[in-house]
Amino acid sequence: MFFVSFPAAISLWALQPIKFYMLFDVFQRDGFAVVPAVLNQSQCTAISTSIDAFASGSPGTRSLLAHDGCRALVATLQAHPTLSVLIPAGHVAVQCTYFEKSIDNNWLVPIHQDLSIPVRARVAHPALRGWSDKEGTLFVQPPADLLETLVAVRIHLDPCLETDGPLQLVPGTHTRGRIDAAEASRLKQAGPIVTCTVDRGGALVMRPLALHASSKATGTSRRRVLHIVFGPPEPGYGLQWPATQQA
Ligand SMILES: O=C(O)CCC(=O)C(=O)O
Repeated sequence: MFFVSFPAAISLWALQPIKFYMLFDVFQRDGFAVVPAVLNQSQCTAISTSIDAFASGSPGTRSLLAHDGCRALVATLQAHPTLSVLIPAGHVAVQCTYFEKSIDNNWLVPIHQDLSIPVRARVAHPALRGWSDKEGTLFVQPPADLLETLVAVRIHLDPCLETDGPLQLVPGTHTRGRIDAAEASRLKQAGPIVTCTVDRGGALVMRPLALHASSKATGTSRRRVLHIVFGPPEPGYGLQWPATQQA
């Protein structure tokens, strides 16, 4: 178990409602927003210690929702005063991926949208394509109308500076449906592209359809992130979320 609750944020919400609504507007407009101090230092340490026990040194794993600690974290995120404005009421957590990047465990990701969702079983529907199996979980690419409903929360367990391979996003691209590779590259070149540095315990909240990329780490720190995807309770198209989904 790696997590505890966050009651202090309630009073913050009561004091600063306008600020929270401005953040919602930014999220609607750009398709992403950085929310600082979602977790405190001791919460980050507890989660990091727990994750280090089973995932340290690997670049990432996609199947963390089955872990009790991850499920407790999801419940806390859903109750968080700012995040609960950005994650639609009733959405469920459908995937939790752990990313660990460092100079020794390094990668870059070219500009792309996240088009695949995890599902329980294969469904014969003409709108569904790109079936794949990753770490024993079935994935499919659904139409954009479903992808547009998803919200991903990336919790940073370490400070993520410019040198740590942060995510770079192209604002406003989450409303354009599926974007082909040539157009994605053109939009990245045209810019603007925003580099999202995040403090330890902060979160980058994003629409998976927002174009994003990341570069290799060049600094000396680790960049550990839990990337949790929330979706509507019923995905539609005859699909079901994996059994590990969490309300
Ligand atoms: O964490 C990263 O550097 C890249 C993650 C990413 O591109 C993704 O989640 O689609």
